[in-house]
Amino acid sequence: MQMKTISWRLYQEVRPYCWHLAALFLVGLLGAPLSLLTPVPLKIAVDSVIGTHPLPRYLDVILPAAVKTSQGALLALAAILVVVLAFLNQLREFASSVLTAYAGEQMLRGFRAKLFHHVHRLSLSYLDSKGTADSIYRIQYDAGALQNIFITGIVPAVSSVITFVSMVYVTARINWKFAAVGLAVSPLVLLVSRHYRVQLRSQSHKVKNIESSTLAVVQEVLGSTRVVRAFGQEEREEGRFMEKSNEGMQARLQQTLTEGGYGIAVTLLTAAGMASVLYFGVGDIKAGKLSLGNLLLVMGYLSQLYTPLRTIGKKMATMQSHFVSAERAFALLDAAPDVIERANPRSLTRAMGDMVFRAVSFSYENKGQPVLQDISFNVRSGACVGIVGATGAGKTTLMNLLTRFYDPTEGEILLDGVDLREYKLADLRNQFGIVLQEPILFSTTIAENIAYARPGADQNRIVAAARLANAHEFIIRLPDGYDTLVGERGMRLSGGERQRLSVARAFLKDAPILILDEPTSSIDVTTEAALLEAMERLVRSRTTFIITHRLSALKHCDIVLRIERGRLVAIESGHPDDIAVVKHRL
Ligand code: DGT
Ligand code: MG
Repeated sequence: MQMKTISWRLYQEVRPYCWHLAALFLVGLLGAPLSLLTPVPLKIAVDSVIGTHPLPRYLDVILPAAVKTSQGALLALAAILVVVLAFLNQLREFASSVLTAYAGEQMLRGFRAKLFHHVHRLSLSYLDSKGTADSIYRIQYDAGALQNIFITGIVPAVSSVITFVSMVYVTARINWKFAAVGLAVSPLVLLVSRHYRVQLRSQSHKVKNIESSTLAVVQEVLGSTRVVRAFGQEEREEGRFMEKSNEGMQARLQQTLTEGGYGIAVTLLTAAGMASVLYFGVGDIKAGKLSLGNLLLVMGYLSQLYTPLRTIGKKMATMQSHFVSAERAFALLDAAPDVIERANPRSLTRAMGDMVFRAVSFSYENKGQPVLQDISFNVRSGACVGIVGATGAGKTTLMNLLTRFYDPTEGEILLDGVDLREYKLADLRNQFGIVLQEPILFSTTIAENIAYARPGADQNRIVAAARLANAHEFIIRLPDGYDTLVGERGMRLSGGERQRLSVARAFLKDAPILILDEPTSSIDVTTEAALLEAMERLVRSRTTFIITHRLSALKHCDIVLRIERGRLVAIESGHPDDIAVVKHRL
């Protein structure tokens, strides 16, 4: 991404917070006069109380005569000033840190929320190919870039520029020649920082990529602890983790070295500026063109002048890493969802449930191996459709197209005579009650898991759904009943229990179309029979797709689609006793 584009987009992101930044900036500016005033009480004490010098002109004007003439009053004034200035300084710092925290947290929250919102719209293929850990890293860590760039970067840098300009002005008033010598160094500093910037950026890119892939290892291993332990592969996984960590360490060390090199270059340049002023200054003193006091003053100012320059330089180095983060966050925002909603989508309250597949083909990867080829069939509203076929045939994929997790590569799918792509996405997905092949639960109570699609559903409906799914009996035997916590991803339940809860969840949704992807694969035959029996009533009133390997489940189906290697090879009668092909062989 071009630096210009990143800057423009950062500006767009930060615009809502411009008042926060302005306040922060003002508080920052107050620091300069306060630190200029800090030595003033000491000066009054030394020059005007102990010594006999007149007061500085600005104090002479504002103080009443009674204070000016009494040494005791002046000393008291100096003492009070020490306390007041210290208090004001601390107050400013307090205001600044509160504002920094407040504005920073607001920005972070806003930007994170935006990224998180976008992730929900991203295509599943993006998440499949990039891995979830990468997105986690971008949302959790890279999102901080906005705050870092503006609050710890640009605001202080702008303050530094202002300090720099005023220092140049003060120096030039004392001796313009030395101001020019001092300034001559600045373009060189900028040139050096340009050179390092490119290097620092590519290193930051590398560091971030390694860090997010380290996170991916941790996430994957923690998510599959059981497999790792069962196969005794802890050491290998540790090795994999250490390898990534080492790579990360090396990349970060490299980055530190580059930053250090940059610091040395900037310091050498500014020191050269000071040295030349010293060199020519002494010559001028000898020639009687300059007083010693003035040379000391200019040297003092020059060192102060270079402080903001160094600050800006240093900021530029750390800024590169933040810019890379910003770029990564923007890249996530730019990842286009490939399931896109039309500009003026149709809304849909409750579908009838007529489904038509017309010459549908699909492959997961762009121009990749086709997973489904030329699939056509009709399902009338209320029918129960069984889907059978060998593992890997494409049954789950077929259902993924129905809910628009993916769009067909060719052909179209109609719901109630209208292409799925015409509907509002949220409305369309609201038409399906789904039991996924791998039941997924959230780490909350059983009741909340069942009511996932209908938060706030009343207890009676939850219990009714659980009864239908044949889950009620095992739930009430648990110590906390419906309030039992299921653990992360439902790990405290058995496979069959998880499956029945996800069936109950689909039933509670009360959607016109049900998709059940092997809903009974982890359930024993008796429990399955009871479940199927209960389901029959429910299934009658809605279009149902049921993927299963069990003949007992197919008995309830009106038609059975047989898929082989991505092709629809037969539409059969649902009753396996007479596997007559009721329609045409394809
Ligand atoms: P099952 O559940 O084992 O009985 O098999 P099916 O029929 O549900 O198979 P399905 O649709 O999950 O997979 C069909 C093919 O597509 C198989 O060769 C694997 C491939 N495939 C499935 N999911 C993905 C995916 O997310 N990305 C890619 N690239 N390929 C996938
Ligand atoms: Mg499957």
